[in-house]
Amino acid sequence: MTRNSYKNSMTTDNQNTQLTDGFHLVIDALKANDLDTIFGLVGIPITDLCRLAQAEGLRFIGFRHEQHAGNAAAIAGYMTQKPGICMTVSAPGFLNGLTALANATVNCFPMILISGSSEREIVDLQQGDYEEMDQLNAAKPYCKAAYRINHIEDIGIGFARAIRAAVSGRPGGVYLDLPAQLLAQTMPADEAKKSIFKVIDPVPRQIPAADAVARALDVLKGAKRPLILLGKGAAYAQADKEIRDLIEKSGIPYLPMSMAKGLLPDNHPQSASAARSFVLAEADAVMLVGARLNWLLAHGKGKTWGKDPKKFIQIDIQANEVDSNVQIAAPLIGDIGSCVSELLKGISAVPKPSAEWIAAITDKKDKNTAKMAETLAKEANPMNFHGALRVIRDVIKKNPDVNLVNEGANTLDYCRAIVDMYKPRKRFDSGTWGIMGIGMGYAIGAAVTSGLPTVAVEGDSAFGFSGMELETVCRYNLPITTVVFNNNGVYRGTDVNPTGGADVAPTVFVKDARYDKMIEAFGGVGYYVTTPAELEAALTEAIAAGKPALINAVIDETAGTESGRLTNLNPSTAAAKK
Ligand code: ADP
Ligand code: TZD
Repeated sequence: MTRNSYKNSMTTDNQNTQLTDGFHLVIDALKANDLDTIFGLVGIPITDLCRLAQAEGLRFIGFRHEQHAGNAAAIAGYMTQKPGICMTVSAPGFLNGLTALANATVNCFPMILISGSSEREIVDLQQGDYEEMDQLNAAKPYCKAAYRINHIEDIGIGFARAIRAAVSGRPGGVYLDLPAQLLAQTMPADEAKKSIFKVIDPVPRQIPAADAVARALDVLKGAKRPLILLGKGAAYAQADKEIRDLIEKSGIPYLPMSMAKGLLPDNHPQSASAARSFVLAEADAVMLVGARLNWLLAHGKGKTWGKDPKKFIQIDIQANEVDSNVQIAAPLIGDIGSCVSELLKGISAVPKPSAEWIAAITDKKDKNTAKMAETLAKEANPMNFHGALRVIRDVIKKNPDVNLVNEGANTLDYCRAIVDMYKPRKRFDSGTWGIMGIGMGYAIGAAVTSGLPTVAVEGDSAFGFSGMELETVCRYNLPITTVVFNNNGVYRGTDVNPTGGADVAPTVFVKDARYDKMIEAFGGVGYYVTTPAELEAALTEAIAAGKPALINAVIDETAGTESGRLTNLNPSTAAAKK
């Protein structure tokens, strides 16, 4: 039988054969692969598909904007190693989801953006269809792979390709285009059943070569001041025990990147976080585990990395990541679990780091920790970032299972530095792009995926990007507490319009906005707090209640600095400022 000839043959040859359709097969393909949750937003042509998903026992979480549905899917993918699923309508819905797909790809999170699309014949001739857009080609530059399924009998294979592309090798975002007509196509149910299957071994182990392992061990053997740098790839890999063993058996100090915090508890004695600048500058051999030498690590060169040349070992699944910025002495290509397991076999032959190196780090850590403790102990009035984060740190310590979402500028930088994490894959933040707008999407994705209390610590500007999803949080009665650090603007609230005109300065918001009232509109609990003690009480109560809550934490509007720690990335010129 030729492609897509089923429909005709069914009506002529055999009126009684049981038919199924594209709607059902899409859901069957998801179910066959244990993909049980869809984050999405309904409309033509996917409304019935979403209804059917729910009727068939999948969870459908409906959002107010597709970007946040996409972000929820992305973080679900990061937490589970299964592609998070986002479903949208065509053209604008697709484009709204595309930001999240691109962000997932940049961060190496596996997700599949599934969008309905309009009539191919009309789109391709640009004849002006409803929501006309060549979505497949629009998606291609921004994701790892993009596919369109044109024929009902290809749904099983199409999903298999999308799933495998999302999770194998370096994980990333996949676009899957489902033309409206595909959903309505029919075929015999018994034939259809055979076309749907569970992908076998979607995340195959990738074992590193023995000579590459030996080379990496040799670099460690020759090192006097070794350092291990854990990135979010290491957290993603779910090789928690192997990584902990490697660190503890080798005795090598380590630094977690922000989303790798908690892979080992932040109060682990070998954590060098409190001496970050010192160890980056002074180490002579650095082993990168699932971390790229991008802007977040000053591209592996310059002042951050000190005067003397370093030897890098890089563990990554993506071979062409190696040498991206500086020469890597020992590339170790494979999945992190396998690479670390192989290293462990030879680790006893690696001498322990010198007592001098450890003592120098301890000394630096003690000094920096004491300085930070002094800053945190100050009772500033009005409340500043440090006062607020001191109590958030304490509450998270008492509730180590809480998922922590974090975005903003100062809010991000200070929270990352002050709030310790104790368990892996609990911290979700602005990530590789330093993007604003992940807040509510990540919080919803994390809460739905884990069923655990989730706290989103948000700058007031950052919160604004996804604030309407508070309704989603309330609709699904999710255990999410959003803490808005309200300092009246982007970075801070004090800028003035130099012309004296009626418009406020570009960074300034409405003063004393009552974000707590927003959640009350949807039936959630709002708190208005102005002191650390009030914040601590509200956060403790909200986490224990496990219900939607928003804490409007009023922060000194003079406290923030421009762009947080990234002030130096703002372009400046030699010409005099106006
Ligand atoms: P961070 O921002 O925390 O420094 P990055 O996102 O820059 O981390 O780096 C993550 C790296 O981890 C990517 O280069 C990616 O290819 C790699 N990676 C992701 N998953 C795995 C895995 N299972 N095994 C090996 N490498 C992985
Ligand atoms: N738009 C997007 C999508 N991402 C961005 N990173 C920005 C704009 C620029 N930007 C930052 O880099 S941080 C930030 C913006 C708008 C907000 C900072 O203000 P905040 O946090 O209120 O969220 P703080 O703690 O007051 O600094």
